[in-house]
Amino acid sequence: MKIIFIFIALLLAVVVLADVSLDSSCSDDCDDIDRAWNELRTYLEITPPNSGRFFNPATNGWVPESVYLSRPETVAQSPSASTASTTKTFTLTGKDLKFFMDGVVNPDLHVKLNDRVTIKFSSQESTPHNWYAPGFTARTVNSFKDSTFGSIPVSVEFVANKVGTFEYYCEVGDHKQMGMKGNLIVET
Ligand SMILES: [Cu+2]
Repeated sequence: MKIIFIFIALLLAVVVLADVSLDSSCSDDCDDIDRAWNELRTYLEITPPNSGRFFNPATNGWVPESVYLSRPETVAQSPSASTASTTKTFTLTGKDLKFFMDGVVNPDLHVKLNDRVTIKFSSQESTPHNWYAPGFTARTVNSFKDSTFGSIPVSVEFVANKVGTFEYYCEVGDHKQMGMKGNLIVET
């Protein structure tokens, strides 16, 4: 008797699950999915860098902190970001193996010594790109454009605590060699 009960319960479970997965109108489920995507967008846009995890579209899941510890999005340097004099924010996009800012290709980014620098970056195509300045070990994670939720914004913050001209480039593939690079110029 028990066996029959369990069998019926299992059968019901299968029917219910099949119904859910086959339900193409999915009004409630779609709301949940939309909400999740909106939360993801909000997370990516407003969460400070180096918050510990990163959404990996390739696996459709969150990459744990340990994976990205070797790829810091925030670079701790002295003076600390809180004592930095000025904040400079640059918004760049990536496309066709180039960086763009206000229509300028691979722009020079000018800052003053000890400015706190925020780089906001997004790829405008499905090809992933990132922004990396080895002189400050400052890098964003990869951004790419997805047909469902558009260009994923990424960012990095650091303090420009050295004077000089420092290269920045995209670390993906041979994009740097193909010309996806520019200069960050730190002046006194
Ligand atoms: Cu690239």
